[in-house]
Amino acid sequence: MKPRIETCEGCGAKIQFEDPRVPGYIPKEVYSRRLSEGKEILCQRCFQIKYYSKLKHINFSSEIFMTQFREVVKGFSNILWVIDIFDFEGSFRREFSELFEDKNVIYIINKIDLLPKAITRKEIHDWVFKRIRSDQIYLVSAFKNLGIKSLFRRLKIVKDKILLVGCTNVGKSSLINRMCGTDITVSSYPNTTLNLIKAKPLGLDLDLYDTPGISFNDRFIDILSPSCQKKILPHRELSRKTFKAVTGRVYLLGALVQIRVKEVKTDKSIFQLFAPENVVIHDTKPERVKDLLKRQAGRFLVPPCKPKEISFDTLNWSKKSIIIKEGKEIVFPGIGWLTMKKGAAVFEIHIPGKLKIFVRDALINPKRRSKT
Ligand SMILES: Nc1nc2c(ncn2[C@@H]2O[C@H](COP(=O)(O)OP(=O)(O)OP(=O)(O)O)[C@@H](O)[C@H]2O)c(=O)[nH]1
Ligand SMILES: [Mg+2]
Repeated sequence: MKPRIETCEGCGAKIQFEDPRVPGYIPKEVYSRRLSEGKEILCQRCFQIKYYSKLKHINFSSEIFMTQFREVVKGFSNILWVIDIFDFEGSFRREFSELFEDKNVIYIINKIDLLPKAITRKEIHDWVFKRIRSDQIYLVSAFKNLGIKSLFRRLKIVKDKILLVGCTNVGKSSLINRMCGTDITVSSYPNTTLNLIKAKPLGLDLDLYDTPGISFNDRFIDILSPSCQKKILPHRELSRKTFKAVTGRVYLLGALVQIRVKEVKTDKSIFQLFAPENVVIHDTKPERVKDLLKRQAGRFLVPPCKPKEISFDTLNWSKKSIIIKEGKEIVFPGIGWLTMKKGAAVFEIHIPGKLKIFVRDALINPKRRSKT
């Protein structure tokens, strides 16, 4: 028999027996039975995610997380900030930096397994360091158990409790499970964790607290349904396609990004598109785009994942021309990026209006590698 458990061991929600639509619901008889059998206590939602990979809809407001989060942060002086290397701009947020100004912040760059094997840790570190000027940057993969040992070495000298924070789906709970041997619910759906969960890293005398992920609603994935977000979240090394820039040609990332080559600046201009395995990269002629999007959005062209998942007419499409030179890239946060490998070109980018794109130094840059 387990002692009484007040919160779901998977997501941290307060256990309740009344309302299946509210976080923490578990039928009373199931709760009592599992307690007496000494089994883990999971709310119905976590149970379905964990054993059936299905998301049960419940009512909660993610805005509340941010309000509660501000309060929780005040009680901690040590922060482990988890950032997703695949979605750096979407997960390294100014909103967080401002909150952590007076804290000891350790930066965890997670999911490095998604990058091509040829890129070295030093290269990734140098790239990140240009953006986060800190001597506390740790590159890890919670998935592949990379970089965890050196993180442990750093945490050994922390004597106080630590709050683990970050956007939704960056891998906070996966990291805690890896470090603490816990079984917190992990999933590719956003907002899996719903409350603070305390855990102890193996062999260390301190408490680590998992938190619900924060979402700022300006990433490409934020306009997709939770099941589509789950589908396009990368789990394997990013796929990459190489193209010779040809004026007039159009390249699509699913049905959400249209990239039109407006002008090729040098004789041989080559670019690459990087995206998760389930995001479709497709090139076509300009006259075919309209018809393709109409017939194939949510079918062949993923994301979205279903034809009627998004109402395309209400997306308020914006058009932007950008010149990209060798060694630079355009990032579509959470969906992929375009790297100029050779030469330069002007691209006209069509995206849903409320979403942001960024131009940055290329993360995966063969030229940089050959110099070192
Ligand atoms: N490729 C890869 N995937 C990872 C890694 N860490 C976590 N994931 C995946 O990312 C997804 C989200 O992981 P979680 O640990 O639930 O993320 P979270 O930050 O706790 O998410 P919320 O609780 O929703 O805020 C899952 O599909 C994980 O398998 C990693 O190192 N590499
Ligand atoms: Mg979580």
